[in-house]
Amino acid sequence: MRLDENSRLDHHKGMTLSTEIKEIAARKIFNSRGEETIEVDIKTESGFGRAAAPAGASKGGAEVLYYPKGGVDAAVKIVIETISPKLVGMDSNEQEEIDLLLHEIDGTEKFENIGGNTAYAISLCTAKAAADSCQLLLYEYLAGHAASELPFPLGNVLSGGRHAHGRAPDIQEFLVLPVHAKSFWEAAKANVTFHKKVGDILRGTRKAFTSGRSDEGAWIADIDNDDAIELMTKSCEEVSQELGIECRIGLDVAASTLWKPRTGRYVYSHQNIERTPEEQVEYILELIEKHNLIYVEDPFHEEDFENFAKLTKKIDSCLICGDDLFVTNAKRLKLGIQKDAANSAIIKPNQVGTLTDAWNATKIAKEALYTPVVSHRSGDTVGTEIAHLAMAFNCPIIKTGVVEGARIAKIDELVRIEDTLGNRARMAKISVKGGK
Ligand code: 2PG
Ligand code: MG
Repeated sequence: MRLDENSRLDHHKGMTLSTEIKEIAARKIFNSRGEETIEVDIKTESGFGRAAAPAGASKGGAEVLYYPKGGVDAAVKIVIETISPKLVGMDSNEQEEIDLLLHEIDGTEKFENIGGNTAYAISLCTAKAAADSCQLLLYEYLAGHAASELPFPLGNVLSGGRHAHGRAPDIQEFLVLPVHAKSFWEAAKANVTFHKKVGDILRGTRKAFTSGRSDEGAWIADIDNDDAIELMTKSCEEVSQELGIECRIGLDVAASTLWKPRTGRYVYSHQNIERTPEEQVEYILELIEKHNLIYVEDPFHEEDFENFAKLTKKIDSCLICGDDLFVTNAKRLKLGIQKDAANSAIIKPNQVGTLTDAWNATKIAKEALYTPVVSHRSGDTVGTEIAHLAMAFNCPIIKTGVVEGARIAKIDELVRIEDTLGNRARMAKISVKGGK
C-alpha cells in the first residue's frame, strides 16, 4: 500500500528482501477485558508479523460484524482452512490486493462470513510482516521517510456510560488534550499528571471513591456529568499552570447509549434528566462554551446527522467528531460530509475490517478538512499498530487512554518513535474547521 511518493521499498533499493507470504497461523488469545480475540501470524521469506484484534463495548450499529457464527473458534478455522491457502504465495507488499481478496472471500458488506476482526488481524498482520521483511517499522513502511509528525494524545480521565457499571456519569468519557505540548513526551506527561490530579481530588473529596478504574484506565466515581466537567475544568487550570502547557477538555458522549427511540429522548439516568434532541443541542453547546471544550464525540445518536449538522454550524473552535456516526466507513463519512454533520472523524480500523478501508476513510476525512482521530477500543491488546497508523496517516490526534497496559503500549511506542526520530520529530498541527 503506497500512501505517498516516498513509500517504503524505495529505502531498500538494491537489497534482496522478500515479502512473499510463506506461512500463516491463527489462534485465540485474550484482550485487555479478558474476552477471547483472534491473533494472526504471518511469516514471509524475510520477515514476520503478528496482529490481534481489539473490541468495543459501545459499538456503532453500522460497524462490521466481529466474528462469524461460531465466534473466534470459527474465525481461526476460516483463517487456517480458507484464507491461508489463498494468501500463501502472495506478496505481503500488495496490501490493497490482499484486503480486496478478504472482501471477495467474505462477500458481504459487513464481513459477516469471515468476521471483521478476522479481516483486521490478517490485514494489519500483512502490513507488519511486509514492514519487518523490509527491515522497517510499520509507520516507516507505510509512509516513508517523510512521516515525522507525532499526534497529540487525547486521554480518557473519567469513565461513565457503558464503560462504567453502577453509579457513574452518564457521559462515557471525560478526556484531556494537551494542545500546546511541544513534544509527545511532554504531552503524555501532561496527561499522566492530569489523570493523577483528578484521582487525588476525587480521593480527597468523595468518601465513597475506591480508586476504581475502567477498561481504559480512567477513574470511575459516583459523580454526575456536571460535577465531573467542573472537576475536569479545575484540574485543567491547575495542570496547565503547573506544567506551563495548555490543556483542554473533551467528551465522548456516546449518545447512542443514552438515546431512547421510543420516547425520542436522551435519558441521563444518573441525574434523572431527559432531553429532547433540541435540548440536547442546547446542552452540548452550553458545555462547549462554558468549558471551552476542544472535542466532543458522538453528541447525538448514530443516525442523527441533522442535529450533528445543527451543532457543527454553531461552533468554530471545537472538534465535533463522529465515531458511531461514521464507523470509519467511507459511505457514511461521505454522507456526513455532504450534510456538514461534523468536522472530525474517528478512525478505528476494526470498525471497518481492513487497513485499506481505514486509510480510505482517513483520506476522505482529510480532503473535507475533517480532523482524523485514530483510536483504540475499550477492549484492546498490547499491540501498537494504531500508534504507527497515527504517524503514517499523519493524524494529529490519537485517542488511546492515559494509563493501563494496553493504552500505555501505544503511548510508549510513540515515545520510542519520537526518541528515534531525534531532531526530525515535530508535533502535528491540530486545526478545527469552523462551522459558523
Ligand atoms: C469509543 C470507544 C473507545 P468502544 O466509544 O470511542 O473509547 O469505546 O471501544 O467501547 O467502542
Ligand atoms: Mg466513541
